[in-house]
Amino acid sequence: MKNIFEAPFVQEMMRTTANMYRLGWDERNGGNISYMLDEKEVGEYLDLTKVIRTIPLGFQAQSLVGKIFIVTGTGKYFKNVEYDPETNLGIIRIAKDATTAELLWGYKDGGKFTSELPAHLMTHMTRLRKDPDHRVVMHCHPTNTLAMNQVIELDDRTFTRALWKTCTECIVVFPDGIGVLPWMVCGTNEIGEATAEKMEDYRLVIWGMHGIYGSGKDMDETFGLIETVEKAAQLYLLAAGLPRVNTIRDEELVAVAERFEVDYRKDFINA
Ligand code: 2HA
Ligand code: ZN
Repeated sequence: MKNIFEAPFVQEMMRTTANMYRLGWDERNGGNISYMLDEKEVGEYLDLTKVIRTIPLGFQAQSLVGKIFIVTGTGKYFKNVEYDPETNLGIIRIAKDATTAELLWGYKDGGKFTSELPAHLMTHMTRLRKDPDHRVVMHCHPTNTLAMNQVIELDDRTFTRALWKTCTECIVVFPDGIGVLPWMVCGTNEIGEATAEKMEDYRLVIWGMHGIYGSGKDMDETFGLIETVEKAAQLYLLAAGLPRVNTIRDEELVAVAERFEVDYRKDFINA
């Protein structure tokens, strides 16, 4: 067996959580990541017949039966993951009953997965239907994106357009736009279902006055989506309240989207 601490997927979780912590997106126990792994690859590091313990999911994850995920732990701090991955992360497999997680590694102190697992797994189910290469769901509390929540209508079209117009690359990076949920109680199946429903149309979803969800085919893509939104939100806030002289016009949004051949939300463009 190879050393699990050297596994690329464990290393990637360590690097990413540390990076996000230092960007100020994951104060205290804020944020969570889940990453669907390849069974064959995990099998090089762990005996897949050995289940440490089982943990109830609290919902049905039928289409994910047998799938393996590395997931940040509940109550755990992103800043600590790189120093003690085996306590702060866990590797789980969705059991045959679709309502139980089998712990294969981690949560060494008796802990369990993030309280936001419903939103993560429901998002994985939705995104995998849209894109078989989908792998990563990431949640965090980026500062400028959250500040922007306080000064703009919480609506998909309004929020997307405001971001698109801050800098030229936005419509190229997230041509599908950004979904926005109203304020809701977090950690519930209800917010999980609402998130997954938005993920039918978007790879990015704002939780009003709470944070953001990103999904993608790998850690870089998912991180890059959130990073681009956060940069755009910072630009939006830096210019907010100042006299407006320039903006990116709608025909310019269309021109850049067409130049990069991205499938953008046509209904988010003003005719
Ligand atoms: O896990 O961010 O939404 C901590 C959170 C809850
Ligand atoms: Zn959160």
